[in-house]
Amino acid sequence: MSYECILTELRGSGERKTGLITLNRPKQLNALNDQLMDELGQALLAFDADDGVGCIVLTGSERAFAAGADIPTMAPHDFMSAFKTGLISKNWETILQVRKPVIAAVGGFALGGGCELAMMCDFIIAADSAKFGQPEIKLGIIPGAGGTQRLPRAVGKSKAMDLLLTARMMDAAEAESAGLVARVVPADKLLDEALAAAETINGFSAPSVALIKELVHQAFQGPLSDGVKIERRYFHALFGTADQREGMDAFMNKRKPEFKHR
Ligand code: CO8
Repeated sequence: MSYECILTELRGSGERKTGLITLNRPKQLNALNDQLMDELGQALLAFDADDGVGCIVLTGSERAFAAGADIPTMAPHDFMSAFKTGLISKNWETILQVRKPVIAAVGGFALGGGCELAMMCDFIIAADSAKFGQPEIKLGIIPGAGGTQRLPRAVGKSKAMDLLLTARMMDAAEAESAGLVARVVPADKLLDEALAAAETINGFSAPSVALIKELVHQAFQGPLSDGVKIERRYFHALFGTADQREGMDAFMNKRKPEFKHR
């Protein structure tokens, strides 16, 4: 498959590989237009369907993960055309269909839709150069891809209100202490660190990985009691797999496990 606004490749040395997707509109700081979002959706679904892929890493350039939705594309719309066409929304949530872990490796700007896209990934590893923000208010609009909902869940109400209402940017250290990002690494190590995390995950049993992802997402959607109940069912179900026997036998015999459920 050839793309114009993203680059895709397989990385890793193990039996299961990492699907690496790089946003690639450098002159526009990876502003997210329709074509890019279409291509991103296709690439994500293709890696998700590939049994040889365990994890996906999504990254941008050193200067920008993505500086938001493409402003010149949005500018001409009025309410009726935005409402009737569903303005740029049709391909923005494909990422939520992906069952494999998606790690965002964020360097530089992650603003507006760029921050929202990073928040739709399963976790964020940030370069020390990263800057996060929801500056839509400066354009006379508001976030449209979950920013007002996911940001407060990630950083709490007060900081989310501050960021959304003042449009200020948050640096990587602040984003880590607020809980938006999982870890901060030197900018020149960003991709290596994200790929290493992916490689670690690729080595584990695929059912465990997929169920953990599903259950953590459940934690943000339903009541605690439902989540705990589903977790218990899946926990029991994994005792029907060869990987459970292999993992526990390996522990007891002080050897490395060889998981078979890929
Ligand atoms: N869209 C299009 N082009 C952009 C964007 C953008 N979001 N951001 C930057 N660019 C372009 C600039 O126009 C410029 O192009 P050119 O060289 O042709 O003039 C180039 O990238 C470099 O940008 P700057 O010269 O401005 O670089 P600076 O280092 O001075 O500033 C900033 C970098 C701070 C990132 C600045 O470019 C900026 O503020 N960009 C806009 C950020 C922004 O407002 N983002 C939010 C956009 S709205 C949004 O994302 C809503 C999402 C809704 C999703 C709904 C889905 C359903």
